[in-house]
Amino acid sequence: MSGDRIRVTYLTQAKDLDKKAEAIAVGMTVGSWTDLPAAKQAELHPYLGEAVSSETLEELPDGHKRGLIRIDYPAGNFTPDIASLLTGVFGKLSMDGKIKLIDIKLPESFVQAFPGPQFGIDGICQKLGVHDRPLLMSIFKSCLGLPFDDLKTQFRAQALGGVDLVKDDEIFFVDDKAPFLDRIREFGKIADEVAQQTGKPILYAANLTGPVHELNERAKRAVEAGAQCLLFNVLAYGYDALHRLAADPDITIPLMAHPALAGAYYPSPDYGIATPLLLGKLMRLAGADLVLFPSPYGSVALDKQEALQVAANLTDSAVPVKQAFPVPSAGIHPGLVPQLYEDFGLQQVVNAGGGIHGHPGGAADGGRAFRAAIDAVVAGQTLDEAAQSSQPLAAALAKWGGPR
Ligand code: 1AE
Repeated sequence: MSGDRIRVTYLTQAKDLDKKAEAIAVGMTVGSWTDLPAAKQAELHPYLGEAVSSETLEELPDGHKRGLIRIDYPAGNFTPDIASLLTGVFGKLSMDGKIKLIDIKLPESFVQAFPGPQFGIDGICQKLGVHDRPLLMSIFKSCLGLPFDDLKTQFRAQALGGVDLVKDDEIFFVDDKAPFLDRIREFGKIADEVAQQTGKPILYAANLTGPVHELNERAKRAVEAGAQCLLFNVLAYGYDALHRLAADPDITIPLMAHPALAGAYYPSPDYGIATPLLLGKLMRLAGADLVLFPSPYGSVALDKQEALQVAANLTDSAVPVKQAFPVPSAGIHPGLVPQLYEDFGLQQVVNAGGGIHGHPGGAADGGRAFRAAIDAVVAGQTLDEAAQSSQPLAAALAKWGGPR
């Protein structure tokens, strides 16, 4: 790692972007430079950041420039964890006027200290025995406060619809009526029963919650109870909590990252952290096997180029950790499947809550409608053609409309 550099790109505003980059490079590393005696400068030089370049994107009416600046930080300034990285390149700086963290390029020596996904796209496809189409996931819509029997009924209906994965709602923390380990055992039994009928395995992602110091222990108990996958609210707990789960040799199941809280970081053009880094690169590095993010078309839409870049960062084969599954989410219904396929290709998980449970025929038909839509796009058929032999798809298109 010695001598390696971490290149950080920021979007900011200044009269002189180069000077601003210089001030940040020094301020975020050794603190002051020109005032130091020569001997001190020599001693601190290995820790000093370096302004690399600036690129003006816009001249503003007040004489400032809006543009990108790039700074190299010595990799040795950081311990190999995302807490150190984010604090070191953006901690105090994030509060210092208009500045947005756009990207962090890490040297391979640094990346190697991270777990990355334990299973990744290939491992999950192998678990499910599906290699030739996008996967389909259903989200429990309402978990909180419901009797366990209602949840079992919901789970069975979702499973019967032919989905590959079912995930808890991310707000399911108070689970007094359907405790975490009981859900894992009981839904596991239902998944097995359905698999005997359909021949198709299903992964249930239970929401991993609790105090941060108990997470690994709870995850291990989940594995012992037969858990197939865990959902985790990464940003609420911190990337390092995910890192420690992914790096734990006893937690031998895929981890699914929910983007809850991401909207507190990314929507401003001038502040925060850009989504390709926030939900793409860092989630993968910390060990998420699947990552949910807002799709470009749904109810909480993300800019299309950003959503594509999130997916590109999750799957970039040049990065020396396994690929994570992109899960573009929110407001997805079967009529959007052709657009999802065109934009995100084969290696994605089509994910829907309302688009499954809101189907006029119920959740099982919701799953069937999506499966018919997915099979159609992979076979090069239109949804209208496929709807001729799939009543659930015809009903979904009548309710939500067809391709955009
Ligand atoms: C971006 C997160 C999406 C999510 O968590 C969720 O519950 C989506 O639900 P639907 O598909 O919009 O009903």
